[in-house]
Amino acid sequence: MAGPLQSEMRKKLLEVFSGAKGDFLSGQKISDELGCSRTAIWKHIEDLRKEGYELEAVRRLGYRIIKKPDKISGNEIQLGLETESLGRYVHFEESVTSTQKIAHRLAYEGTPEGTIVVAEEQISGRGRLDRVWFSPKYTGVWMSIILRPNIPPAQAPQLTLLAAVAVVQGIQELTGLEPDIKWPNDILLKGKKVVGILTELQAEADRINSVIIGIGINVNHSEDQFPDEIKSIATSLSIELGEKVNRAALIQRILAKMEHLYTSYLKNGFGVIKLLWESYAISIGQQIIARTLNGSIEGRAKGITAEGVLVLEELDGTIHHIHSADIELVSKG
Ligand code: BT5
Repeated sequence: MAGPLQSEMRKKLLEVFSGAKGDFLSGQKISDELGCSRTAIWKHIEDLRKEGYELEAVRRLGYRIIKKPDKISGNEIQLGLETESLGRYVHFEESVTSTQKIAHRLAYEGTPEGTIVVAEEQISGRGRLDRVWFSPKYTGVWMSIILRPNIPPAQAPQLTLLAAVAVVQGIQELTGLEPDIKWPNDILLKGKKVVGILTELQAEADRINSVIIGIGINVNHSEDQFPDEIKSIATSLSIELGEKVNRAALIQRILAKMEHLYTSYLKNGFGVIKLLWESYAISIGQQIIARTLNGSIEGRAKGITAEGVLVLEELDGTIHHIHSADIELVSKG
């Protein structure tokens, strides 16, 4: 594993290449910019090749990057990141049980707000109520974000909705696709699930220590990469778009949107987020069945409250406030 000095060097090297915009960089120029020997540069270049970068080396001209890997790494995420706090510290691993589990540990150990945990693969990725979240290698974004907002624990569900808005906006900006949100945490494309969000807390009775927002996005899966049990309900960005999507760029967009919304939320409250969320939500105004741990209720989704709670009206006018449920849209006609 690269030590902090090496990874700092690697980051600088990628920055220098990024500044060259595809042109050749001489070994001399690189070693001047980085302040290290040409032998050390050569070693870093070899490491980049091992990470999947394709580099062309031409005598007298130097090096240039021809192709970046279809992989994500801390460097890929941080290079060109426009945020001040979100993603400034990236904990990246190739394979993990669940990014949530690592994020919980880091949060407990006092990692700064904005720390993110990203992995190429999750062996036991999870959804709500310990359901399985299918997270195969090199295809998706499996990420947990650690926040430390000074809000009462009861308001934490608002952050799930905030995250959903950020993900929708990030996807829209990068791909032009227009996803819908299904309360509370599903993001759909043409009715199929493309993103799931899981928000967990470390809190005392009246104080949040940290909120851990897990975001799972199916990005470059082909149809046959989904297991049978979710084939008919799941999709990926590339299936809907017809081309692959750069996952590091997607993470960057989402973090930028999220930081913007989160700053506004801490300053001005949930109002703006609520309006944005409602503008992307499909379930509002529709006939739905809400399956809760205490049974099912059918009615019309009237909207969400200022706290992000779903308001459901039964046929006889009875109003229910739903804090947690799975929602099924009842098709009309
Ligand atoms: C969710 O739960 O949708 C939240 C998923 C959160 C995943 C992220 S990935 C990073 C972080 N680390 C983790 O371990 N988790 C978070 P829920 O609403 O309970 O939906 C779970 C259901 O979605 C499953 O029971 C399946 O039916 C379906 N499902 C599982 N994997 C899927 C996938 N990749 N795409 C679409 N649907 C899936």
